[in-house]
Amino acid sequence: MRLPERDRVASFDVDAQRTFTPICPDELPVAEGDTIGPELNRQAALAGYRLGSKDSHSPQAVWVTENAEKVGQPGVEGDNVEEHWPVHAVPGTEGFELVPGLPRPSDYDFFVWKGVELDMHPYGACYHDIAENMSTGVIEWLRARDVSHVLVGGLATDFCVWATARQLKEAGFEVILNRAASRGIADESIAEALDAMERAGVVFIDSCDELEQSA
Ligand code: VGL
Repeated sequence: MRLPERDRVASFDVDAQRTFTPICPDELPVAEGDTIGPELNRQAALAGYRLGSKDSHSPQAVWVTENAEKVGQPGVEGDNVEEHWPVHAVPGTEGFELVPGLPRPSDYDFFVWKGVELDMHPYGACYHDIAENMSTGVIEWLRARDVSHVLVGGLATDFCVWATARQLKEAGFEVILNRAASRGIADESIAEALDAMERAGVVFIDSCDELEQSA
């Protein structure tokens, strides 16, 4: 597919953190999650702007569970928490760090830290809350620069990547999910997320090999 000129294109590294890789087996490891750095860098090289996000969670968050049976299950009171999860993405720990090969957050053009409050656990990077009322500023930032297309990758395809792609699409951007730059937690939820993304009008590419740029 052909992209518009570079300054109308942004790339988004969604939660590309070690917590979602086999580097952190006790957190939320996603198979091969640690391998996506080079492809995220490739897509960023095609874009005028690079955005990123990180989950930034306290070990005291209300959704934390040590019970494996509760992981991914609903049951926490409150509008901003949908499911239970093990402790993950704690600032100051290795799991908080970006996957190998990525720049530092300070070297991105825009960066979001989300899920800082104990009772807030958003998935998409465009809103701090599940109800999607409290913007993180991503959408406004992209609109102010007249960006039309967003290349998306990161972790995990079936949760935060899917939610971010949907939010961007609903905000009116053309959204391209780069499959080589993303990995998901479980086959079934990946298939569901890909289906839902397709229905929402998100375009898939297998890798940057499928992209050409005009000008
Ligand atoms: C995520 C589960 C829990 C993700 C975050 O980034 O996809 N998944 N928290």
